[in-house]
Amino acid sequence: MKAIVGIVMGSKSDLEVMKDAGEALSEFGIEYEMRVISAHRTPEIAHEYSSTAKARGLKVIIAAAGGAAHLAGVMAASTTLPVLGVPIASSPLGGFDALLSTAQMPPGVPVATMSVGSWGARNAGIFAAMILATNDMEIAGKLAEFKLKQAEKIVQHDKEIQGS
Ligand code: RP5
Repeated sequence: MKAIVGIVMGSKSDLEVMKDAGEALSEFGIEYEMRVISAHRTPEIAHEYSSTAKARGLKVIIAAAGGAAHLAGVMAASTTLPVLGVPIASSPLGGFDALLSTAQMPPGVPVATMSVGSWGARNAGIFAAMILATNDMEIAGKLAEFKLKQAEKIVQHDKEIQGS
């Protein structure tokens, strides 16, 4: 099946974290592709990827980078697809730099910025599913089931703590 979500990351060193985005998408049966593309090191490829993404059938782009993280913003610059940014904690500043670089986009070029690191990677996968679910009943059903199971787990833990 054809990928409908593109996961791009600035370096192969981001892959360990970004696997979590792919796993989340797989849980909802969503096909995705993964690429290493750098806003700074391969800017032409970044532009090419983003500007052709919609025509190639992608519906959401997840972009992850660390440090002075411009990848999500560069993706958003050349597409009308929703771009979800995942700041990676790869620099001595622990991801705070990437968080601000990804989140603080100027008006007109939004990037939906997730949490730093693996939390954000997983949430990006789930958020992409939520976007796709607005037009896909099957994904919507899987999301509803996911939310229910998550709630049941908390209720169960609450009971365990209370010793009942
Ligand atoms: C960013 O610089 C990448 O997204 C990565 O998080 C960080 C370090 O990259 P490498 O030097 O490991 O390739 O562009």
